[in-house]
Amino acid sequence: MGVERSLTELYGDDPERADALAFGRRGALKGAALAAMGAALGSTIPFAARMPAGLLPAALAQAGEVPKLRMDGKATLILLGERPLVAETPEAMLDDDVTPTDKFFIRNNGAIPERFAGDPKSWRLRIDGEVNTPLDLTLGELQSRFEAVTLRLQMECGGNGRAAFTPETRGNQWGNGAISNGEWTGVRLRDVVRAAGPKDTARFTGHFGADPHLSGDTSRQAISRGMPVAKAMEDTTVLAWNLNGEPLPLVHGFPLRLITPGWPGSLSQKWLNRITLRATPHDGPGMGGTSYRVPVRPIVPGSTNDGKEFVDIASMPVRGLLTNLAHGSRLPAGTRRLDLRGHAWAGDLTVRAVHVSADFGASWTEMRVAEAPNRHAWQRWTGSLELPSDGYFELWTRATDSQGRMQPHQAANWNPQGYAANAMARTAILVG
Ligand SMILES: Nc1nc2c(c(=O)[nH]1)N[C@H]1C(S)=C(S)[C@@H](COP(=O)(O)O)O[C@H]1N2
Ligand SMILES: [Mo]
Repeated sequence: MGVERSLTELYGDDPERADALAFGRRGALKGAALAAMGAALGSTIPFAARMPAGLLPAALAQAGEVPKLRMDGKATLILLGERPLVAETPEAMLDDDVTPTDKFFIRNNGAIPERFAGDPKSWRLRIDGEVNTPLDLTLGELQSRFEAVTLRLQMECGGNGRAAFTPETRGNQWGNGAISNGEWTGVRLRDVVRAAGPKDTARFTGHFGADPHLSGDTSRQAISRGMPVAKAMEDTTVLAWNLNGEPLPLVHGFPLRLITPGWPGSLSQKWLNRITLRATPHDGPGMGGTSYRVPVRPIVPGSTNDGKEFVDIASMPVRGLLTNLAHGSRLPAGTRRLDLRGHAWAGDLTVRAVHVSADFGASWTEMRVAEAPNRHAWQRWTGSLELPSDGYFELWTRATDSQGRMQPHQAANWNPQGYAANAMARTAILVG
């Protein structure tokens, strides 16, 4: 019991030392260390011989209480920050094909604005900059002048998966749950930009929202990002007023937001009131330097960098999640077959394959991957896996995109603000 507690605690406090203790210098988990690890996990580890040296068991990686969100209209998400309000969806809450509104993750950079008191149809959106006819449209005009579309679209924070970076980076320590796949109703940004008559010089967008900066300084934007006009003109980039058939909740951008699926969530401006077209990349908060930018050539993890040679993140990398078994689940003794399912997505690309391993990556079983109902919706995967015995297992889920890129074992391409980490998901389970 003493050994059990100390190893568990040590993994919480100092995972590197715990690994050194458990695995020793040779890196093999044997004898007393294996027994101690098993005791810490509360089970034997049938595939211990295949455990990579120095591997921190997923079951021990998360030590301590996880703070919970308590908010009307929202499920008990994982609370990552109160000011600004940030909350993550546990992976096992992402099992629905269409993410229910209460299970949507929340990411704010500033304060949540007061709810627009007027008739939502009188909310105004300006389209200006490099256009021949600047537009000042009410939401009602948007709804009556342009064709409405309803699409399932994945929206993922640029920092999703950040907690997997070593060394730890700045920013919210997201697991893999800063992702949603809602059913959005709105109009295509493309149609509205065309109505404004873009000039040849209109090459980039800049987005503005009504949320106050945390400092209270009304001249500052909480976040204001932009993208190349080609992404703005895609037919899945929408100005949305409904989520899952209802007006947007305040926290998700009521009454109007942009949805830019497949690219960092920060391009999906909430409380949207202005889009400007520009000849040069936008320069609002969240642009330039190391913000939403990643190295072209890998840099030394933990080093400082001004980001001058980084590039803006465009399409997000491939990721898959197992959603029908929660991390830490205990299954009845004798369970030998697992029916598994989850979702996978790959930014602007599609997902070609999903594999699951129960033996620390020594062997992989291919799952079935369904097609998306529309472009930029996530894809459902299903399959099953056999287990040899009771014990502690980790189910590793690994997706591969349509260009053959596969999720790495460890978060790759370390960058100072911790973007685009897509290490494969690890779900710890105990059988018996
Ligand atoms: N106006 C405004 N829009 C915003 C943000 C914000 O802070 N203010 N956060 C962005 C980021 S970083 C993300 S990941 C998504 C999150 O959207 P959600 O809170 O509806 O899940 O909104 C984006 N749009
Ligand atoms: Mo984000």
